[in-house]
Amino acid sequence: MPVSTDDRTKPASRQKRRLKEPEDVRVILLNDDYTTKEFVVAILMDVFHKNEDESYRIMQDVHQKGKGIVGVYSYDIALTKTEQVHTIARENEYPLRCVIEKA
Ligand code: TYC
Repeated sequence: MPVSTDDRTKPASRQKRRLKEPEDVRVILLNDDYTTKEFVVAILMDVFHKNEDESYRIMQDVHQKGKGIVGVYSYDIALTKTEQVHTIARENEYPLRCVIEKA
C-alpha cells in the first residue's frame, strides 16, 4: 500500500504543531561595566527606533538591574537587531551584548 503524504490523515496534534504561528521572542539587553550610557542610548534609538526618553529609561533600568527587555519581535527581526548591536558595539570597541529569549 502507498504511504500517504496527505496531512488530513495525520494525527490532529501533528497538524496543530505545523499550523502554529511563528512565536515572538524578547530581546534582552545586558549590562556591563565598560559601555558608556550615551552609546547604549544611541543604540536603542538607532537600532530599535526608541525615542530618547524611552531609550534612557531602558538603559538606566538595565544599568541598575543587570538586564532588561528592549522589546518583543519576530525571531528574524530580533536576530537581525541583535547582530546589528554586536557589530556596531565591536566596531566601537564596546562589549555591549543582547540576547534573545522566548517570549
Ligand atoms: N553600566 C554602564 C556604565 O555604567 C552603562 C550600561 C547600561 C552598559 C546598559 C550596558 O546595557 C547596558 N557605563
